[in-house]
Amino acid sequence: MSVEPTRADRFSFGLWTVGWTAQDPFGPATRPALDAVEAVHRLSDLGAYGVTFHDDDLFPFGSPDAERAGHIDRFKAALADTGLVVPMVTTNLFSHPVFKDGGFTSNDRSVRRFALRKVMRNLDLAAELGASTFVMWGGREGSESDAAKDVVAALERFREAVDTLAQYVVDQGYGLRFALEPKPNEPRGDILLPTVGHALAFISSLEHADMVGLNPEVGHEQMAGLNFVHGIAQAMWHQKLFHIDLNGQRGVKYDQDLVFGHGDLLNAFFLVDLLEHGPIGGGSAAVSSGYDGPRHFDYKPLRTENADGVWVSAAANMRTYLILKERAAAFRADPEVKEALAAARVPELAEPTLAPGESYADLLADKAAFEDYDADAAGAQGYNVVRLNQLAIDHVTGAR
Ligand code: ASC
Ligand code: MN
Ligand code: MN
Ligand code: MN
Repeated sequence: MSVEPTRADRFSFGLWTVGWTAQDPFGPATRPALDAVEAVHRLSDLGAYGVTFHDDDLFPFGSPDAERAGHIDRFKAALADTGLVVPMVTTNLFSHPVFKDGGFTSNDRSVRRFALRKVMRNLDLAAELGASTFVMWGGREGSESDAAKDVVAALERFREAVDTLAQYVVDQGYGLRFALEPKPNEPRGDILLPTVGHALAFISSLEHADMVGLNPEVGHEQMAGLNFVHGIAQAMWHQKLFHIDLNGQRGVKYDQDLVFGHGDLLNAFFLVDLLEHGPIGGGSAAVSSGYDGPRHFDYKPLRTENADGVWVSAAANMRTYLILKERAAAFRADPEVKEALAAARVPELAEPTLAPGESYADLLADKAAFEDYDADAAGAQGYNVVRLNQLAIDHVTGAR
């Protein structure tokens, strides 16, 4: 298997990733601005198939219509030149000071109305560019003080916003679905819909719940100390994995946005395995196959890197993914792994606990299940997990 990216791998990047000039709270930019047209050409040359953007990445906030149109036209020409597509678009409701208390959930109603209008305008552009997914990351939807935000009212307003935007998409006949992106904190002290689980519960309350899924980001779950593979598996089980943001994070700290695999490598390996091959034990019928959407990188080139280093880091994301994909295929094909999976009883979990047609009354009548069950013997058995995990490490490190 080749680790040279091709269009068929469906790798995509946000303009804001390779275009990050590396200003942080402690210092100014260390790199010059990157033109969107150059970004499109460089990404295409590296083997990506898609590019994504926030409205403000493509044309400065508040651009007059003619200037906005000029930026869009140049971008479209670059897409036509390279054949790159725009699978996803998103809207910036977090940079301008108007959004400092939130977009959809600002305490100021006029800000909320402005935020909806800004998104609607960008939904039009997303549809025009042929995107199928519209991501909403609510970076400023949150608070630092529990006195200053009525969280119940904020969730009502969040729901009102998503319902209104979904209705707009339906009425316009756009082929767009929404993907909410959870994050626990940063830039707000606490952000609403902080994890995959919170967002899934929120989606179930929506009027157009079928049109709304998730865009989980590796580092955002890991910032909360959570297992990203578990979060993705649950999103898949709910059929809500509409999009994904791949990057790296080393533990519970600020949002590092490292290159994919440059954080928790073993979790990245099992993530690629899940995306490419589906659940390891076979899963349930509802989630028998993997994920077929874009492999989207939302990372930040390190502040230490210069312009050349940006492209080295972009290539590194794709290379890491393809190496892990190759390693995961080898892991799955290894007869010893198959044997170790069986010894760990992993496939057995896909078997329903009740037999076909069996009722709880039948279970109550089954003495072998309880009265005659040897719990001590079952409690004494080993599940052979370490051997299996070591086989994974052997494959990840190339020792097998
Ligand atoms: C997004 C997205 C994020 C944020 C962040 C902005 O659209 O997916 O995680 O914006 O990258 O810097
Ligand atoms: Mn991030
Ligand atoms: Mn993201
Ligand atoms: Mn991000």
